[in-house]
Amino acid sequence: MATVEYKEIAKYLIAGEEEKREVVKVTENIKPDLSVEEGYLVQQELVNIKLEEGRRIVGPKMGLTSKAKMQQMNVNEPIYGYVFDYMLIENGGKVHLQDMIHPKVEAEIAFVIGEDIEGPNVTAADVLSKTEYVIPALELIDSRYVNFQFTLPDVIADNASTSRVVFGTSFHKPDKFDLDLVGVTLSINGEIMELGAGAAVLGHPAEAIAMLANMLSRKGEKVRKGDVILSGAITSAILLEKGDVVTGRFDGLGEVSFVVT
Ligand code: 0L1
Ligand code: MG
Repeated sequence: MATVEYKEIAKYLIAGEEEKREVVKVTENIKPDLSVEEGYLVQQELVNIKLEEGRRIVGPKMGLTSKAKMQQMNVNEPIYGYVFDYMLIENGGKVHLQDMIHPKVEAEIAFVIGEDIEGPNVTAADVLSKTEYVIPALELIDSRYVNFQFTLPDVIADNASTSRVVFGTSFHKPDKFDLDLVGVTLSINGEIMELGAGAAVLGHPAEAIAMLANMLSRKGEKVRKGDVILSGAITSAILLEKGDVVTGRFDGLGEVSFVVT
């Protein structure tokens, strides 16, 4: 398939995002045999278009990092996508439902990278030694596909469902924590809906960042100083409704919240 055709698929997905409407998944009729590798080629075109439009990358992110999600998708490797500047919502801020399709929220630990991390063979220990801070975060995923249903290549092409991110405002040195043991609750309107611990992310959230650096090295890229990276969901994702007050509480790391209007 020619690059221009990957670009056309990327435009199709961006139109769904910008027009806040579901689109039929790529593998349904546009390209039924889309492979994982081609999914990433579409994703790269989507990233290029956003960069050409003047958007800035905040950092890559990891998705499908929990055993439950990997089993559900029948895969043994997580995926990555990219968070852009226009996706950021301030802590305590508002998310407008009319700006989105069918958003869900999940709790994650984010890494603020202090030094470039270049794969292959990056370990979690390498990541921790090159991380400036860890911060609590809530990610809003909003698959552009009908009913949030897709195959693995589809979701990779769709920038791993990335839509909005609320970063916490408390910064912590990573060596002060056992990030695998950090307990997290995700509440809606004061009621705990989901909970978990950092170990839900590949055993330790730093493992996800190491895997990301190793995956990026396959295309000659690296995790960069200054990147702020979502390491993957600690909780299951919850569908959002108007009026929801969403709060993530991370033991020792602090709270993150937003309101759905
Ligand atoms: O951030 C994520 O884990 C999302 C990965 C894509 C799968 C999904 O949309 O549930
Ligand atoms: Mg996520």
